[in-house]
This record gives sequence, structure tokens and C-alpha cells, in this order.
Amino acid sequence: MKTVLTYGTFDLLHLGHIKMLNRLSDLGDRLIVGVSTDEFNNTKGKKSLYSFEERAQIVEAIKGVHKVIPENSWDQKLDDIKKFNVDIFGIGDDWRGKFDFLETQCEVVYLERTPDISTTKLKKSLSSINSEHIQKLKTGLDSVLDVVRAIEQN
Ligand code: C2G
Repeated sequence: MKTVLTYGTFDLLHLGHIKMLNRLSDLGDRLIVGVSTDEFNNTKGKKSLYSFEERAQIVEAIKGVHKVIPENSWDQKLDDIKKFNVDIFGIGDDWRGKFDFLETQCEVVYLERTPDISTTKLKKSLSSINSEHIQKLKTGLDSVLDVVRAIEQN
């Protein structure tokens, strides 16, 4: 039984997260994911839209994920590796080199991040949608509905 371990915030789950988790899952027989708690996110300078509980449930629902644990601190990795008898620690290559010290306990792999997608970008796009945009969309949809109704009546 080869166990893989990773950590992350996984806010606004997107294809970059999914591809990473699937690739990590393919490296072994079970994948354990440490999801950053809201408090730990603060130390990472991150504010999630979804709470820890919500992010944990979402990650838990992913097929290749065997187990979700809370990530409360930078220092828990070695204990988790021993506790879960981890064979491979994996994470995105944006962290390359940062976790080499774990090599005393298990294999460490850095996998390429998916380009051009991030929670930050998603948040930015969502925040640019304002009530004016929504009104324009609604007006446009109303016009389409008028046309559909006119066609139906003929
Ligand atoms: N990721 C990716 N491609 C993206 C975005 C993220 O492959 N476009 C990967 C990251 O490299 C990471 C995982 O998805 O392996 C989770 O990313 P984040 O939620 O941003 O987590 P992060 O802030 O990197 O937290 O102790 C480690 C930290 O908790 C890692």
C-alpha cells in the first residue's frame, strides 16, 4: 500500500487543483490531503471564500482522495508522514525545494502546476461582475425570450 500525502488550501476548487490531486493519486494506492484550516490560511496570508469545513468536504468528494486531514501548521508534515506511513510527499512545483527536508522520511516530488488558472484569478474575475453587468445580462436575456415567444406565437 503506497501512500501519497499533499497539502493545500483548495479554495474555489478548479481544474489546476483537480489535475494535481489526480496526478498525485496516480503515484500510489491512496492519497491523503491536508486541507489548510482557516487559521493556518491566515499565516499563509490567504483568506478563503469557502470555510475549512466546506473546502474539506469538497476535497473529500474527489474520487482519488482517500482521506482529508486538517493542516494546522507548517510543522506537522514530518509527524503526518510517520503517522500515516507516507511513501511519497507531493506538491506543486511552485514549492520546489521548500520541502526537500522531508526526504529523510519519504520520497518528495514537485509536480508542474497547471498554468493560467488560480483561485486568485477566479476571485478577480468574479469580483469584476457588478450589478450593472448583471442588469445588462438580464436585459439581453429578456430580449432573447421576447424573440423566442414571438417565434412560438407564429
Ligand atoms: N495547483 C496547481 N495548479 C494551479 C493551482 C494550484 O497544480 N493552477 C496546485 C498547487 O501547486 C498545490 C495544490 O494545487 O500543490 C493546492 O494549491 P493551493 O490551494 O494554492 O495550496 P497552497 O497555498 O499551495 O498550500 O503546506 C503547503 C501549503 O498548504 C500549500
